[in-house]
Amino acid sequence: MTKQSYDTARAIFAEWGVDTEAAMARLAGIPISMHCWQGDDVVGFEAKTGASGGGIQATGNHPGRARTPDELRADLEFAYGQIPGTHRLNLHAMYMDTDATPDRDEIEYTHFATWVEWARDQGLGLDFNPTFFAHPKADDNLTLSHPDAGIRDFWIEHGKRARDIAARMGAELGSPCVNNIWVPDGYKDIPVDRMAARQRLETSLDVMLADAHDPAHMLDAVESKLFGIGVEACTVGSHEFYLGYAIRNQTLLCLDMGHFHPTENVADKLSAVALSLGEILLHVSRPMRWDSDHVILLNDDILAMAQELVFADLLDRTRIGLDFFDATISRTAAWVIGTRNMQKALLRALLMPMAELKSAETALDYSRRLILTEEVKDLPASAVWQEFCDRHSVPIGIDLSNVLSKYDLSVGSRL
Ligand code: RNT
Ligand code: ZN
Repeated sequence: MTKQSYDTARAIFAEWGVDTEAAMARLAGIPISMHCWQGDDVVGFEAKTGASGGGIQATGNHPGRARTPDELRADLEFAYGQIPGTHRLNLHAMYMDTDATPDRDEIEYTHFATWVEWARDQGLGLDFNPTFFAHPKADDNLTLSHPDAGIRDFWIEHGKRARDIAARMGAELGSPCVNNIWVPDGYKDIPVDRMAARQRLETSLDVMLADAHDPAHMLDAVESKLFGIGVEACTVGSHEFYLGYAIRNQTLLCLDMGHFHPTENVADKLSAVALSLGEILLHVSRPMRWDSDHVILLNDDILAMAQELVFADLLDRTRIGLDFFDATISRTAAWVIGTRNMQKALLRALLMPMAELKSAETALDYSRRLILTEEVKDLPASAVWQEFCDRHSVPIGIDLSNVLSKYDLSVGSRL
């Protein structure tokens, strides 16, 4: 893409009252929290092997899965190298990097210190997650809401330790670490005491979150879900449960795009929950018939989400995280494609003639609103994206495709 086409695009957007330079500058300041678990199919580095469990599942056997922290870091470095801007890494507790074999209720900062040193070198922020699945004590698909107090206490201890580790990560890196809590708790068939389960979950969360942490170092988030495989009848931590919990306890609420009924518009929820919440965490994902966590596309759902973030002025109080895991394709390509798609969607939103559109709506001129939204789709946003990639020295088009394929081939001999 030549310089000239960007200059033309810039002039065309200017006619619409849109400043492409301002849009690119804003986009450059939006970190995306890339999830480590796309790199190894949610297996982790604990002294165990096994499936993810808890109603989530990575399917496929494309070669190249990272098997060690070093391989995962090498893959991440490659992926970040193809993504414009400076971003974050979202780690799960199961990704500890240590020769020790701590159980979940024994994890400590030292088990993650190499990740922090690496993140510091790379200029990355870190986010964190306690891992409440893929463990014998989660085999009942009940953790913090388990009727057995011993099992609840085990998971409460895990959660407390995860918060301490996250706070230290945030302090070390000078950037608040979001510690996101998702538990798989639920029932395959219709429970008769939903209230008791929800009360147990609430009490466990209260105990787990009791210690105050400096928000400059760590921010708590809670993630709801509609259902998972094996927990079709009831999810204890439903949307209503966590919306209330987050408001009462002033935590972030995590909205995962795969965790609602397939016909619900998750973008529509942002402005609704933002009125009652301080900050929001997103898990941008792509459900297909269920919470299948496909790599995100530049599709209407993602564009709508990005547009809401921009139009509702929520960028400064929304942490954008990704959550997908496809094991049928190159793990690194999945990261690069998905993260760039999130950025492309944000750029398109930033390039919209927002004031013009809002004023048409306020004037009840829905014809004009529709004309504008449809005409805007023909504006040369791709020339601005290409310019953005060029300025950040990352490849596009065929060049990107070749770089991704070459790397994928280079890791193909991993067993
Ligand atoms: C599961 C949740 C959760 C996980 C990660 C691995 O349905 O979306 O966020 O995907 O914690
Ligand atoms: Zn999620």
